[in-house]
Amino acid sequence: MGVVNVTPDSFSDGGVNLEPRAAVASARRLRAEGAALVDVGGESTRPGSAGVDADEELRRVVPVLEALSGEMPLSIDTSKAPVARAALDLGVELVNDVTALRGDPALAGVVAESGAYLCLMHMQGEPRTMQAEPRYDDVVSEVAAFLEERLAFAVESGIREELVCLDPGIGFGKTVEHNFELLRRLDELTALGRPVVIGFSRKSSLGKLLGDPQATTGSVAASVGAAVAAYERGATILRVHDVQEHVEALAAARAALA
Ligand code: HH2
Repeated sequence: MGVVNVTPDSFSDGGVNLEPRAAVASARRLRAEGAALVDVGGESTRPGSAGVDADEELRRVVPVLEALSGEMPLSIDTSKAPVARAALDLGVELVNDVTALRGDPALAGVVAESGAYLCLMHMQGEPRTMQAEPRYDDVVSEVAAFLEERLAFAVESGIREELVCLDPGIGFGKTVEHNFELLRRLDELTALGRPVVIGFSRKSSLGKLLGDPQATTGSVAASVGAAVAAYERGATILRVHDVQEHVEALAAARAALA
């Protein structure tokens, strides 16, 4: 899954794709580099971000989705029902909700009605404050229990279980140690029986791991390392900004592991 953030303030590519033409070109490049799916987002969820309203999010993503509609498989990174509805009307196949259907009570109905795929992600707290002091007794069992509960909620809301994938939410209310513990014990998440999504790409935990306690991003090489480890432990969808590097590394990992 390639990432295109149509935002001025995303943590690693903020401003790069704010102009629709630039965002469309980025999506086409990621697709050509081997992305199976391109995730388009109009709101940053980086630590400390305040969020935007639905009108602004629509203004950012609709021109991009209109241009790409029918050209490649797309997902929409949103928690808002009106944004999801507009995206689905334009042929988007997957709704990627970082709030796991807790943000907008109307979103579950929109997804159920459309028959689209859905990604449910774990987050402790909310973007404005989530990195203040994340705490867990056991991060992996708490994330697994949360995802299991949100999956049950989605199914109760009329979304078919086979359309749902699950994501532990790397960096969303988690320390460096929490994020790597989730990768080390990924089997406890794949045991939930749904495809697991991992988005470690460029995240600050990678920069911190490599010795910069103030890092706000991580390198491409460290991102690829984390993605290959996640793949080996059973992740099926890797959400990444640098598609070509990941595709090449994963091709080699797959050949070696097959
Ligand atoms: N990470 C980000 C945004 N959406 N969705 C899923 N399912 N998993 C993730 O790990 C995930 C996500 C944050 O990354 P990015 O979109 O690059 O930054 P920003 O939120 O600042 O736009």
